[in-house]
Amino acid sequence: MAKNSFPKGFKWGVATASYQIEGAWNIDGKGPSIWDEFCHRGEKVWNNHTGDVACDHYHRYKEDVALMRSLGIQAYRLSTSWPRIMPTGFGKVNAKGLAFYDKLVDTLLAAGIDPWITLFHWDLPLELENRGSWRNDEIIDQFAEYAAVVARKLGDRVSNWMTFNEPQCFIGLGYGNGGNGAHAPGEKHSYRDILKMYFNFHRAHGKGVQAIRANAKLKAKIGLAPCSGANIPASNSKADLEAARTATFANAAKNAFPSSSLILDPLFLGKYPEDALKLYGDEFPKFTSADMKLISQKLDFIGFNCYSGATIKAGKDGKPEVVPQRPGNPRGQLDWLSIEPDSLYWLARFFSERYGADKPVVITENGFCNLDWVSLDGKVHDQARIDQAHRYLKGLKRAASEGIKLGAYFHWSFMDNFEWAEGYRARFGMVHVDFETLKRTPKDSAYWYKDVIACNGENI
Ligand code: GCO
Repeated sequence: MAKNSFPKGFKWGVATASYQIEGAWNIDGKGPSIWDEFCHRGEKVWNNHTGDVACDHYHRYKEDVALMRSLGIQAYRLSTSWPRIMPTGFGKVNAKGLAFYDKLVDTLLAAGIDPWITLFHWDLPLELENRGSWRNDEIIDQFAEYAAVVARKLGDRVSNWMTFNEPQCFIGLGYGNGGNGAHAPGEKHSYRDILKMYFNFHRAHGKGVQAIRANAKLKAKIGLAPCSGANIPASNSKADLEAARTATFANAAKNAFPSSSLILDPLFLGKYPEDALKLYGDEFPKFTSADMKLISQKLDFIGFNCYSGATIKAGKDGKPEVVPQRPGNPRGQLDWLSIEPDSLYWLARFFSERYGADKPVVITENGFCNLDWVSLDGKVHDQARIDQAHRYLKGLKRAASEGIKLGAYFHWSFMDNFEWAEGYRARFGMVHVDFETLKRTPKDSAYWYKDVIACNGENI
């Protein structure tokens, strides 16, 4: 490998999720999800937007895949909708729902695009919610049943799998928050409940991994897509570096949106972090060594979604302290998205060190939301997105040059879509979508990305 290059075989992709793009919320036998119910409840989502139609990808997938192909996209991270495939979450399989993903995968492969499938990107079947969702142990087998159905159908052509997207969000924002601006189902539970839900997510993940391996014909490569902000050392000093590492993995205070170690240590290292067990005491669910064995199925890559970060310095006694952002720091349309270009470098480095330098790091999401519109010349000039991606990819390239193993980068998102509680107001796509006509217009960033892909990032 040439020094300072992305590795040969590195995959350049884009990502989406079922509820955010598909629409077709109640046709061809699909069951309702918690997001259908949450949006229809009203007042929960910005301007009462819903995913009923979204980008109508369900009907326009051929056009969308053709567009991806014309942009040189090599890999596409999509999610399958559990209630489209199993309307109540278990038992009956909806053949028409499964057929949609079957055709989608064939269309992608015919276009030379590698499908990467996420089994759960938040659209939980409503029936499972009514049965207690992640608080009910039955969900473990139900998720494994669903994973088996999908792997049996698509596993002869799909080799890259992610069990879950951002557990911190669907549990923390869905059940630990309540109120507007939260995620479906918009509830607020005790820490005891929340920890139980993480424990059941962990076990569902483990059984899901087993189900994929047992049912896929191709050799399955499996991971997941947790989210994390990066902690970026304020200087080159050893103390700041240690403080940033600590900030990434420490469980210092109770939080429904916990640190990466509580999410990932059980999966990759087979144990819960000591500081979390101490912090929560008897609120923590009882677990056995058999549970830990199930939870820590071998994984093939280290995935993460990362958009932003904080600068950390060593404070008193080396304790991590957040350095306030400089005034006027560049940011996206949503407040949480401040531009911190070194984020991918530091998170890749800290995760790779902790979870196995032998496993490739996969950026399952990174991207930017902007106020993009179609200009008078008919084009979409999203210079800010190009600059964001360019800067972040420089950080990723640095990781490659230091020998950190890298597998793929997925830009979030292929096209503008339903941004959860923010509705359609936040545009994350490299392709602009007019939500009245559903017309797609590739933005300048899409053409820029095409050039990046064509030279495997040599222009970064
Ligand atoms: C998430 C999800 C995506 C979002 C994206 C922008 O991270 O919340 O994986 O569905 O749309 O991250 O917020």
